[in-house]
Amino acid sequence: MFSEKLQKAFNDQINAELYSEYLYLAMKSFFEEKHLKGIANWFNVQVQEEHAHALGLYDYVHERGGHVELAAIAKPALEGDSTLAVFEQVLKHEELVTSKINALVDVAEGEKDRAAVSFLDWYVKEQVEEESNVRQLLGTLKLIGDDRHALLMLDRELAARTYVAPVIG
Ligand code: OFO
Repeated sequence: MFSEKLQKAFNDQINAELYSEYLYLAMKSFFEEKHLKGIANWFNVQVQEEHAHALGLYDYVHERGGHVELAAIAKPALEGDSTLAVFEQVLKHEELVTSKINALVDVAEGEKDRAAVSFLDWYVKEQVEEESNVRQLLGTLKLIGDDRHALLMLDRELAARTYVAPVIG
């Protein structure tokens, strides 16, 4: 039995993942317009990953016989105007998503829904990886500072990132 309370929490998380997709799409556009195609590609992979995260939850709600209720996705807002500022916002955002995933696990535990807790374990681990990747990039960007040549080298490196569909659950 998939409780109403847990179903609502899953639906809220679907919206949070779709917002992440939308936010990263806005960030991709920021870098496209700055002609940093490699960084834009990095965000394009993020967009696809967030879409997969949302669909993983969406499919799970159906698998449990629940109801998916889609809500409006908020307008994404970029908080800074530099590469470093954008990645600082990404880290802050991923930390927020981690806290949302943890809160969702708390609801599943409160409802004693072991299957849902077990399913969400994938998302808990994924957040560790998401935060770690962004911290690594932030460290590199801090080393780069105002060195435009080094930034172009990073841009070339990030152009090679490819999307690999995750196996969720
Ligand atoms: Fe869905 O992991 Fe980022 O937000």
